[in-house]
Amino acid sequence: MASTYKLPGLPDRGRCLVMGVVNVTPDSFSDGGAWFDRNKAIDHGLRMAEEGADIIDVGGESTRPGAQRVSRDEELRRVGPVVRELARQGVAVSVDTMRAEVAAHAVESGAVLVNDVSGGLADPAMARLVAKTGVAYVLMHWRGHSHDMQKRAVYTDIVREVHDELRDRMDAMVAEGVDPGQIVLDPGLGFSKRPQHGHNWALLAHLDRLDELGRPLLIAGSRKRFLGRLLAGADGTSRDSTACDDATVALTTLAADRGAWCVRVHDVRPNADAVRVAAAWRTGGAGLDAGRGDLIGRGGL
Ligand code: PMM
Repeated sequence: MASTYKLPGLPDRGRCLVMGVVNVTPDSFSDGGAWFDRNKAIDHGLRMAEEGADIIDVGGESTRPGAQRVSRDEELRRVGPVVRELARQGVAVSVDTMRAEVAAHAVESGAVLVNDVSGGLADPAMARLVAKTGVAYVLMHWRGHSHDMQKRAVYTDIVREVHDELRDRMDAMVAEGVDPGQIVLDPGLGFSKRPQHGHNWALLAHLDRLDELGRPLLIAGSRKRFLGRLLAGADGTSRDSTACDDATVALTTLAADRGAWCVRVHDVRPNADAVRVAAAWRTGGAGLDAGRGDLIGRGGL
């Protein structure tokens, strides 16, 4: 699998990129409420960039299983100032939104990536916005809104079905004018995927099938329930999400080794280390810039 792709506005560092998460929400699954305050969210984004994040993903709507939607105005109020300030300070910002209007506002404020967990299904205006702006776009596998998404986690062959549904969504976006070169694909770990059925692991074990779609892959397993389930205690109680950071680093290392384009994580520093180790191992150290762990000559935009 190829980990290096050139996407508009995004760096190519010759290794798996690291996306740090800022959830400007009171109730996200993994870091609920910690960065709801705007100034704290900005500081957190800047700190993650210093720790080695290549992209900072700013979201204002929780997608935890069972979550209800927030209004467009509230979402804009949450993410707008954080996106603007991080972009102003030179950070490559991604906006995690299903709404074309929020994405448009973020792109105008300097965001270089639209991360749409609905893969364009939640808002019919999204494809046109992505086509018009030419912005890079994460198209995630999605079967419905969080309030009832787990009911839709019914598969006979999950790898084939996720592959085919991603391909169909990509075709639909391209039919609306999106350039395939703008698109990043994401299997949507945890979204209509059941930890107890091994859905997430089946997808991770077959990333090569998704790679056949010919687009970069984003892997976002950080602190998710399937890790907590894997690491359940002797009494069967799942491990708490924030105690899954070591497992997340293991996931990052393997994803980077398998050629993932980017990993989306909450605890940046150890994951930034892991992608550098994976790149050094893969290349046998050839062409590595010892100062940053990036391939020489690939550092910029
Ligand atoms: N997961 C969450 C939020 N945004 N974006 C992408 N592209 N892929 C994901 O799997 C994804 C996402 C939910 O996780 P969080 O509440 O821990 O941020």
